[in-house]
Amino acid sequence: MLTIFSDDHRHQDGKAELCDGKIVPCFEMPRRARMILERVRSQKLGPVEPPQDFGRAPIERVHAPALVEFLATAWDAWQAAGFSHDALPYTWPVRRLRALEPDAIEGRLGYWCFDAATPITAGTWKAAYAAAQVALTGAARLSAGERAVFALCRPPGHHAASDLYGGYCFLNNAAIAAQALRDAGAARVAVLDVDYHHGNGTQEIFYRRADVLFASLHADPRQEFPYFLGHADERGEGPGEGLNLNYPMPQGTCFGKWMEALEEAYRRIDAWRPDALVVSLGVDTFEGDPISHFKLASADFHAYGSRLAGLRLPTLFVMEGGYAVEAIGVNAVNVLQGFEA
Ligand code: SP5
Ligand code: ZN
Repeated sequence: MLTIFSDDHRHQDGKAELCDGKIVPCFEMPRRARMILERVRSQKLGPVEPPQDFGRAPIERVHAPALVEFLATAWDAWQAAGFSHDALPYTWPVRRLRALEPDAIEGRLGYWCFDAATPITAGTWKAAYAAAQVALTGAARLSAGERAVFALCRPPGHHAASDLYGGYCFLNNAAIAAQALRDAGAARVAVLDVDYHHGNGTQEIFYRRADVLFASLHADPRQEFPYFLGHADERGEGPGEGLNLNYPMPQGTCFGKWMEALEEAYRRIDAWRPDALVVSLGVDTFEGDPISHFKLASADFHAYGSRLAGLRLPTLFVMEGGYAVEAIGVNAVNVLQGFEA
């Protein structure tokens, strides 16, 4: 399988996030991508190629230009305000406050970002932009006839909505790629999100759309981040009604139960007859993940990867979460090798 990778991911190297009331080192770190790339190479998965540059236009097909501009300039504004450490918000326009963008960068962070765990640093824009180009290059290669491509994106993307970032995500790489596949001629694109966390950003972007189906297997938002989206009764709206499929599961879920949900999502995707599949590939469902609570073993990733090949669709794998850094390469590449087996 072809892998697309940009070394520019290393420019997103945040120091700290707010977690359970404490400032802790970022779980989402450059070493994650290095470990995956190392495994791609040692397993001889296939060629590794750099991204092409498609510019900002395909990003703005799914994101508000004002969010994109904020991400591109936030660090400069933060510096101009006299700060040199990571930029995190600490207050938000939640209910009964007014969602009007203020002038001060400290407030603008809360306007655009929904958590206190997604630091903007000097290199954030460079890294997030590169990750989007990695996804776009993967989509282009798929449109050109490739059977499957691995977009080794970092930072991840599925929590980023049209006009909000958060959850370690700035630009929604999978959504940008799905839209690019549509724009290159695929009439229907399915996005299957297997990250431990609900893909709230991808859901929001395609919620009212008849041309993109979104299916997500994740920890129940009653118990887990992102807490405020991902329930089973969110089924899409208007032209998108019935094309948003959420499979929330309790903490502690084992592979057997998880696979039952995957089979259900598989049947729905198969019956819808899409032209292409985008897999938001988070491997934080691993039993050893430090911030997650599903119980998949490394071999299980190979098993479900192999099942996904049964859909017989051109498939773009887009890397999302996974924080057990020592195992992240094995788990991610197991899915890809299972797919090719
Ligand atoms: C892309 C992705 O996987 N983003 C995940 C963002 C999760 N951020 C919140 C993590 C909160 C962890 N709290 C539990 C820590 C263990 N006590
Ligand atoms: Zn996740």
